[in-house]
Amino acid sequence: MASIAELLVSFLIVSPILNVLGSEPFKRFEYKYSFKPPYLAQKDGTVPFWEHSGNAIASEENLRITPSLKSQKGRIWSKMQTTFEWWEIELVFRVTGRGRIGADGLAFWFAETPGGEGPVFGSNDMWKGLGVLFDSFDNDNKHNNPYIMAMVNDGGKVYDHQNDGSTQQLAGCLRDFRNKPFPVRAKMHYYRNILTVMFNNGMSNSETDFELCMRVENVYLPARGYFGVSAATGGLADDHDVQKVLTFSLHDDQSGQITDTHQAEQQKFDQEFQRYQEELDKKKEEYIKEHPEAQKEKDDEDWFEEEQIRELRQIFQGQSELRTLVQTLSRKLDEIVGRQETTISLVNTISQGGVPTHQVAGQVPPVMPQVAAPGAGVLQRHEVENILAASRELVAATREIKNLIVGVGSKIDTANARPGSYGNVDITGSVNELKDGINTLKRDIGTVSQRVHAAPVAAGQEGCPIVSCVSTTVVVAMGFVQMGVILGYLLYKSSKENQAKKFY
Ligand SMILES: [Ca+2]
Ligand SMILES: [Ca+2]
Repeated sequence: MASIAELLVSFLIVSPILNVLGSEPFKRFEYKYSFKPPYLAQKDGTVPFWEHSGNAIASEENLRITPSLKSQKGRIWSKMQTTFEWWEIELVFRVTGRGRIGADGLAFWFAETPGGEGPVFGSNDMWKGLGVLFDSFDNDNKHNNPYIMAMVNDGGKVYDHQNDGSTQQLAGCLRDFRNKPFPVRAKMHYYRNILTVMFNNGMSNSETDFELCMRVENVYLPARGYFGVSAATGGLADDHDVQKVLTFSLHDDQSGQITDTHQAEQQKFDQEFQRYQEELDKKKEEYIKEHPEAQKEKDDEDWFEEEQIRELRQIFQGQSELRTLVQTLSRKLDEIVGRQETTISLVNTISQGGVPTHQVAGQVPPVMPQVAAPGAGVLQRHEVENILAASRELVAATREIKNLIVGVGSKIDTANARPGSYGNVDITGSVNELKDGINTLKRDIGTVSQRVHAAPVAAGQEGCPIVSCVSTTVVVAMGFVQMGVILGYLLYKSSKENQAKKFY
């Protein structure tokens, strides 16, 4: 019964469609000649208003006319004879098989009498009426299958299987209907003796996405008949599943009586629906008043959402995730750019003669050649040590000389302080000479000292063999000798004068 309710709802939804072209008919959904999921089949496996036989199996979701097993035949026929002359039927089905090619095919029928088991796609031959055949297998080997063709039989023709009915067809079109992502749709439109077959090849799930397969004029079918769908497998086998058969009766726009009746019915159902809706809302409010704790349960209704809202939400979530990903990528890109710039500036510094990173660690090497580089005039380490030692000796000797001079100075002062001394002028002159000598000596020492200190720096260029050409020791020794002679002379002269004074 549920399926009947479903069909009733569909009946209410489908309203007459008035095309802008005046010649287009009014459509009315005919639930007694239709079936569709959910609740396609009832619990006992029957399809309301239809009767299936052979290998056909009906479930809630579809009608499997043949399973993909060898030599299967199945069919389904409407129980009631049509009550309308013109009609449109939409057939939604799938033909699926594991093989690259399948067999045999599926057929839609409109015949004067319901068909039985037979050789034409699971149904009997020599039918009286229309067959639209979806022929999977290429019997005549012309590489023109899967193929869709229409054939009208007056009850006297035997279907020419060997040639795929090519000589008997009204018209046809080459369309692949096997193994498509979505169910394929065929719309057979018969109005005023014009048969049109539209086809959707199952690459989209749109209900309006049809293309023309054929249009044939002057087609004369029985005024009343039955609709049927059948299928068969052979050596090769496909699943032949019908999901929907939607039948509309087509009416001239003059048939106002039908339209009026239909509108009156719809109005009546609308009012009834409105009344039920108000009642339901009232009951809901009362229930919430009586069960405040049920408010939470009411919130649970959020668990359910409309299909469109869910789709929008999923799109939004997907885009949010994409945005987050793009932001993360952008941040990482910035980091990479920053590092790259740092690297480029370093490279530039190096290429412009800056301190290369590998030389920073080796800052010592530029100094080393001045000390240790082997060259003709460069001082060796032991030579520098010698110079330093000599320098120290020189300083020590200078101190001794200074002490001596201080001693001599004090003696001279003592001598000058004695009365009757007449040799003051000479002594002063001698002392002046001595001072000059000492100054000269100091200058010499200073020069030597400068050379000694300058040697390590300027050694490389001058190649001055300080050690070899200046003998500090000799200079010092000469100084001593000179001073010794002068002092000796002064002492001798002083003692002579004292002796001479005693004789006076
Ligand atoms: Ca064939
Ligand atoms: Ca063929």
